[in-house]
Amino acid sequence: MTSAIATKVSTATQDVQPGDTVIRGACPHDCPDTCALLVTVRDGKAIRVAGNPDHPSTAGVLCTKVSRYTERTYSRDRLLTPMRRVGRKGEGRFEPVSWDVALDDIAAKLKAIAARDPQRILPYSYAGTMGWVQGEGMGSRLFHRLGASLLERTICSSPGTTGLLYTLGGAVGMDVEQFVNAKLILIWGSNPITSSVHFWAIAQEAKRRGAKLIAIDPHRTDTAQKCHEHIALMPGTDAALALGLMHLLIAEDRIDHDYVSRYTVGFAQLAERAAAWNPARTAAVCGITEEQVRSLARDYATIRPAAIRLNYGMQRVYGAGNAVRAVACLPALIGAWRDPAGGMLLSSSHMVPITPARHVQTQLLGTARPRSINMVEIGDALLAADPPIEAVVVYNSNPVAVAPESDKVIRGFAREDLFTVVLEHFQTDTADYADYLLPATTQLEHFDVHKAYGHWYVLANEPAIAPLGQARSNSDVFRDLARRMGFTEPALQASDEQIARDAMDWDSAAAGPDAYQRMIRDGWIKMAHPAAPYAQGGFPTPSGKCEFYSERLAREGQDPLPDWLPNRESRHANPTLAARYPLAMISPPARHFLNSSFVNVESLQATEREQRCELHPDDAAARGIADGDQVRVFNDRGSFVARARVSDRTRRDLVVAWGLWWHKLVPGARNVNAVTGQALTDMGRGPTFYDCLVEVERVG
Ligand SMILES: Nc1nc2c(c(=O)[nH]1)N[C@H]1C(S)=C(S)[C@@H](COP(=O)(O)OP(=O)(O)OC[C@H]3O[C@@H](n4cnc5c(=O)[nH]c(N)nc54)[C@H](O)[C@@H]3O)O[C@H]1N2
Ligand SMILES: Nc1nc2c(c(=O)[nH]1)N[C@H]1C(S)=C(S)[C@@H](COP(=O)(O)OP(=O)(O)OC[C@H]3O[C@@H](n4cnc5c(=O)[nH]c(N)nc54)[C@H](O)[C@@H]3O)O[C@H]1N2
Ligand code: SF4
Ligand SMILES: [Mo]
Repeated sequence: MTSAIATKVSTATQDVQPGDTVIRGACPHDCPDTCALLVTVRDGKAIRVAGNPDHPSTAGVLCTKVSRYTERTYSRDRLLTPMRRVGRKGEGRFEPVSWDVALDDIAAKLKAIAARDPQRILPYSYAGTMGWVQGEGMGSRLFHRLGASLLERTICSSPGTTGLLYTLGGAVGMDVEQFVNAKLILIWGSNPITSSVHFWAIAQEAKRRGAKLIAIDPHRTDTAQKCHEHIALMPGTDAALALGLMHLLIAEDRIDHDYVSRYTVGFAQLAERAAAWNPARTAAVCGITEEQVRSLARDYATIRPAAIRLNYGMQRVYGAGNAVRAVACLPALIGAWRDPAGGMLLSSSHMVPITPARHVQTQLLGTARPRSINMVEIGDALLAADPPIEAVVVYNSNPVAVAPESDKVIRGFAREDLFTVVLEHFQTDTADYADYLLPATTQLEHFDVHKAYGHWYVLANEPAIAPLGQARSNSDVFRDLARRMGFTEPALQASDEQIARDAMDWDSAAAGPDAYQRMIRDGWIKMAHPAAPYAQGGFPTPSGKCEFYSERLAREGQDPLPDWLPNRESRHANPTLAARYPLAMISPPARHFLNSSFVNVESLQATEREQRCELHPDDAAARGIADGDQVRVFNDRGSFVARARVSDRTRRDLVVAWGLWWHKLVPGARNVNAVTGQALTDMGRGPTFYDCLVEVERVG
């Protein structure tokens, strides 16, 4: 790689002294980069966590957050003993108890509820760790055996994944390492300087080699500032922009007719749909100029190879699935897939031959068909599900901070008749509501195996140090609970290695010979796909083609073609609401936090300083708000307090408020989710965090 990166590597390896050991790991966090780590251990203590210089996409560099992983691991706030609640719910007062007391009592309480109706038990987990072992491996097995309510794990990627499923056949796409040779890169609904720094390094290298970079984002992010062009469309208008591009590509006959006729389905119908999207209408809906639409279409039609890096920013609105579907049609129209450096990438999850049913052992359900609870709707579910939820077991997630409509989530968790168990590193907002708070190991303390969703590697994580205090890994706790509940199925006592082996098809062609052994020996393996996997079609759809027209959607009674569905909360769909709450709010990640993780790491908290929001100077002036004022952001669901920044980096009619602080760490004890809603997306039943109208006023 470049010399700047090489310098960082040599300083990273410099402080290793004789007697130190260096252990290979993998970053556990919900981030497309899934970095390969090198953990230096001296006298049983991890003294540094660095990026592995030998791993191609990590290239020896970590983000600021995970460079602080030892600070987080050895934080004096780490939970180190099991604890039982002594105060009221939410007060966060606990007394230490032994593991035996805690687990025996939890097992007895869950068994008693299950004897009445196991669906009254709900696991709640997401991506605190993305590992196959400490993620869903053993937890899901236990809850399946119990017949507990199933959790729809939809809070992040399901709308986009579903949009891709109907179009390309799954979460498939380009090899991220190929972007370096692209000559046009659209960075669409993504802020990689914050959320995927290794992709940004690749895009920078492509730029040095002559690529044109265009950001498509309502906010002029750090990334957008460094691109050649920035198109600041209104949130939730991406499908309109994609249809507008199709309109021009078709009208000006910039189509790769050979690719379209061989490898796509439904061009004639798509052309008819796109005909309605002339530049004037597109520009009006997106809140941009006609010239921006024309110029983007011109670039996309003429610059080769053309690559699109989508991320999740564009799919947190009602029309999310359709938006991703519309964008996913573009590369096939111009035959961009022919080139290894052309096509698109949202998530590459399905480039790894995963075997989910074996991983979580769905057969443990037996004949039980429990109800599903959508994790986005946890607020309503805790307050109104019928039959009621009587117990929640939370691991790898902080729902009180991350789920929408906080007031309801908090009221739900505050129910005195709810039995709550939380497995955690720290006393988060959710932990404050626990009846039992159990100390979990961090990535330095347990074994795991990770696939990525932004590259084609599967990585091993070896434990570097012994568990701190009495911390135990998730898999270990769930195995122990299963024993105490009297379950004898071998799948509930599977070793960590066995869980990892169950998670993918290690004997597949994509994995290659002796895949598991090579992964353990070398630290990672790369999936063996052709560099341009869809140059000759071969999409994992029913037709094997890119499906502009989806027969499956038609059969399900849905629109078989992609369309623009306006935000539920917008002047298009709800003018009455827009009159009361005229500003659209988006709440993307803060650079130094990872969702609500790292918020309590002092150095990172100090860098982010305080909960902030940003308005356009005109919108601020109309409300008498000056830069630096304390403001209240509110709607009918609730409100939060933030420090206002006034800047034209935020377009008119928009508020940007960065997440995700812990409620208890900000003035007014409410983060951005105080105002977000529980409504679901068009596809994939996902969240609509960025489909949210608000008003802003000065405080005091
Ligand atoms: N530092 C850091 N990194 C992270 C995370 C974190 O919290 N902090 N979170 C991780 C996780 S869980 C995820 S899912 C990924 C998220 O990764 P990304 O989806 O890349 O998230 P962001 O960096 O917020 O970029 C989203 C961008 O989309 C823009 N946006 C908002 N609404 C729209 C819209 O309607 N259309 C378009 N075109 N753009 C829109 C926002 O302004 C923002 O700049 O990042 C991961 N990486
Ligand atoms: N308003 C708004 N809300 C959002 C978003 C947004 O953009 N705007 N983004 C959404 C997105 S993309 C996502 S992915 C979700 C993320 O939601 P979550 O997956 O809940 O992510 P985190 O907030 O990082 O919480 C993860 C928790 O798991 C814990 N943890 C980590 N490793 C382990 C382990 O090994 N064992 C145990 N027991 N615990 C562990 C961490 O300490 C942390 O508290 O939030 C969503 N919420
Ligand atoms: S959070 Fe992302 S960029 Fe940071 S170390 Fe982990 S995988 Fe790498
Ligand atoms: Mo996410």
